[in-house]
Amino acid sequence: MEKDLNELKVQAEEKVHAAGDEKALQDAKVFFLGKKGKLTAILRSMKDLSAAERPVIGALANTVRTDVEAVIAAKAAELKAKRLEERIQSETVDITLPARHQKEGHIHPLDKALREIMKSFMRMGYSVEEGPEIEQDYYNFECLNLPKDHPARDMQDSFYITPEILLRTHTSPVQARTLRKHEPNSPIRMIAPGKVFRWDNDATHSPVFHQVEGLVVDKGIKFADLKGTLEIFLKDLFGSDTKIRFRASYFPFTEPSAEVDISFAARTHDEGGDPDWLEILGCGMVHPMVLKLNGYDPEKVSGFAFGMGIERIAMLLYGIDDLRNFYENDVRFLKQF
Ligand code: 2NL
Repeated sequence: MEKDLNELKVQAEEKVHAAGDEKALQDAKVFFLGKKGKLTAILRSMKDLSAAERPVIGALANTVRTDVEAVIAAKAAELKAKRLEERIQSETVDITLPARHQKEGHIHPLDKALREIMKSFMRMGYSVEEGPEIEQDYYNFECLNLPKDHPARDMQDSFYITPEILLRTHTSPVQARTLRKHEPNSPIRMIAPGKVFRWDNDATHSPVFHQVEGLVVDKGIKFADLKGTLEIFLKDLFGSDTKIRFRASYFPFTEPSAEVDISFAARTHDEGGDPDWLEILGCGMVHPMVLKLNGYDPEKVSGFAFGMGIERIAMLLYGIDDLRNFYENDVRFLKQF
């Protein structure tokens, strides 16, 4: 029996060494050490041994089992290392390759300018309101003191969908809607940014462009409040050394009305007009009729309003000279912002 055990050990070790993969190793383990394996068979015949032989053979059997198990464990570790090495070889990474460039998104210059505008007004406690781009004639014109026969309503200037529905030509209808949402005569301090649409398309006009309008209504609002507010805003936007000038003007929804020009300390001269001044926005005291048409009492409250084109502001802020740059989505242009 001692011979049987020693032979088993030699055979098992040979088989284990010869195993080329984990499956072959597992088969060898079952064959020699399994419940129905060779070692178990030998141990079964121990009952025929004498009492003196039994502990000697038993001890040898245990040693053989331990030795074979150790050889199997060593082989398993070897196979595992081999498999890992094969993977490393087959899945090599060329660390000398240049990294793949991650393309970066950018804020569109119009949105960047709008964010600057909103930041200034939000700092002064204004809310930002939105409304529909497809608007009723009533909100776009009628309730802003622009009756049906008014020249500013010329059909050529607007995209009508039906005689009563059009693409809004300014964001003023958002202000009218906001007035109507509020308790009559309650204070309002809002801006309305968004897309607007006009029947116009050339080097300096796009049929779709962007506006921000603002509205403040409360008891005792004066022209001085308008002037101070716009001064803070324009200095926020263009720098504290910006000079501001008001020129009398006309809008059907404000009275009196004015246009505001700015002047930078160091500015290059632009096309025609007074080289030192640039028109930047329109404004005025809300026409009593507009307050009335939207549920407010002009005897109790007053207000100011203003409007500006975002394209024009973005062109000035970022030195862009052609309006079409905004709409072509040329990445070489957009990635500069
Ligand atoms: C401009 C001038 C302006 C307004 C817009 C307005 C709105 C309401 C009442 C009164 Cl609800 N006024 N908006 C007032 C004056 C000027 O815009 O040049 N925009 C590009």
